[in-house]
Amino acid sequence: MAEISVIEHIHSMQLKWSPTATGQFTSLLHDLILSAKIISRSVTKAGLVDILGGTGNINIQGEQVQKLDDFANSVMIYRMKNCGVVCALGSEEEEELVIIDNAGERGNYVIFFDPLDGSSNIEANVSIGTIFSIYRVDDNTALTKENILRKGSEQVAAGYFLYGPSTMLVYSTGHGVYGFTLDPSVGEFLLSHENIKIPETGKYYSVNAANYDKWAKEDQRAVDMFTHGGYSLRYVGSLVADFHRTLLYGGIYSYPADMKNKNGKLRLLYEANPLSFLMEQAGGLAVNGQGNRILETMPEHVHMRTPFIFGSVREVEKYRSAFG
Ligand code: AHM
Ligand code: MG
Repeated sequence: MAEISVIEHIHSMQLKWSPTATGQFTSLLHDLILSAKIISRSVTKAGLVDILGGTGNINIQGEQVQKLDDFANSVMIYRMKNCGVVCALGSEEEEELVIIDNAGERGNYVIFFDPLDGSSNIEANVSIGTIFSIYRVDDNTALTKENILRKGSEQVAAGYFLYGPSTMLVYSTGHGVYGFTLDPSVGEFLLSHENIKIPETGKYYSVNAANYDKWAKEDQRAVDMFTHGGYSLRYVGSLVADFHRTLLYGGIYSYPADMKNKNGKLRLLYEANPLSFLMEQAGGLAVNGQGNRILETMPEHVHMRTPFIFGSVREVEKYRSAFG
């Protein structure tokens, strides 16, 4: 069987869908992949080299150890700043948007990322990941907040790297969802999941049930339908892992608003938008607490949060029916 590397795949998609492309996008993906390989290397060694500790620890190279999420953030920022094609970035770990001007040369891409999603699980060796969302801006667009913060429907690509039993990349450029698995023996991501489609229905539902008493009546009613409807509960507490399972097996995930997190907990730009883009591309649905498309939300600020419900068409419609 011919093995297709991710860069080969990106090239063939570009030839098919954007034959006049300049190569900037491929270059961006290349640097993203390199960042993820570096992060993956550290995640894999986490228990061995004491990278789990806070700053002040010394690793086996005799260097100061950063916490893994700080490390992932600095790897991503360094590579995105230096790849030459990104003009602005937003990170879950950074207070403000970062505008990048490489000696007057301006790239055409804006990227938002969650450098290490699910980081509360690191010490337990549970799957975690890096989520990214990419937009294009033309040369003449001023890099103001208003021009940079756009609806998720305008993303040109989105995806995630999953650091689990194997390291995977799942991405879409708006022409289907493709999954690649890192083969450590050749150091490449190879195509393993072609044109992923979420099953129309699935038997799992995924919620933090401990928040039940803090949810609105509508969300309680919706979740009751699954609890008492023959479904099984699965909840990792690492969004990227919960998303990946839902994408492959079907079913539903919900993180609604609650009394503590009045606008939900998950972030629109780093988590909900890129995952909604993938979910819709895979034939599923992704909606907010009103049952409206996440991808139609106009971001109010860079760290905006949103209730987030996604999954198979049948289960999301069922959830929505509880909204009346
Ligand atoms: P983070 O780890 O990037 O801060 O993301 C937040 C995490 C998600 O990965 C996960 O789905 C969610 O928080 C779990 O929240 P809770 O512990 O409230 O169930
Ligand atoms: Mg996160």
